[in-house]
Amino acid sequence: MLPKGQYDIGKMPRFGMSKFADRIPQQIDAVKITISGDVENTRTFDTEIAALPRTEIKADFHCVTTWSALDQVWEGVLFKDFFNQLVLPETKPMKNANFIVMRAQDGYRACLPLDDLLSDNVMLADTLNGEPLGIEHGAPLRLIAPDHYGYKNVKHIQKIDFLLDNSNYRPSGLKFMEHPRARVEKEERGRFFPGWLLRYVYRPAIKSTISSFERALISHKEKKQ
Ligand SMILES: Nc1nc2c(c(=O)[nH]1)N[C@H]1C(S)=C(S)[C@@H](COP(=O)(O)O)O[C@H]1N2
Ligand SMILES: [Mo]
Repeated sequence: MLPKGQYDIGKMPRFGMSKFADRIPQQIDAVKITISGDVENTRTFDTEIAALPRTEIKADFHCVTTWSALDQVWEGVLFKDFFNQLVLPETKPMKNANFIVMRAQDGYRACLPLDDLLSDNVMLADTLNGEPLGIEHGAPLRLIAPDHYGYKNVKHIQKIDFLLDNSNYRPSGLKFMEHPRARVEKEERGRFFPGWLLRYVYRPAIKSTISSFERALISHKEKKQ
């Protein structure tokens, strides 16, 4: 069953905040994630990530603007395996560095508490429905946190900061747009306004957002030829 306020859009579109539509990532083949912030050692991981145990999950994807794409199959590594096997031993985050900021190649960013990321269904994914991730859906690696709205599911991840506090963090959009947790079940679409109200704020923008993201990708592909 669909969560409150969501509708089934069918195929997953390329989507996001409009200002990121034409910021196409450059590094789409090789996975590279730098861990920094309040850690003992800053470190970049690449091939180590591919050596972690692989998992598959099937989950519905819910964008805060009210579209959902059902039964998407993602493959990759669990975030908690990445954390426990690489991040924890190699970078040694401070004990209370629980505020995690994920930063992407296009400048997009989102944050989640560490506990939310350590859940059994949160992963760093590199395939969608049996195909390697393309530019549309987050190449080379993206976060999948199905219990959280799409905007926490950062695509093209290049850096993850472990922070003791969030005082220097600036969200990608306006302040009201990023709820600290953004759980779909609780309809935590944003801050300051109730979730149900934001449905009506966001819904009218879906169509034009999808076309601006589509157009940006088409023109990128044309330029490359
Ligand atoms: N790097 C990056 N990640 C991002 C975004 C973005 O613009 N840039 N948009 C977010 C939003 S709002 C949504 S709904 C999903 C969309 O994922 P999709 O393009 O694979 O459908 O990506 C999220 N992650
Ligand atoms: Mo979204």
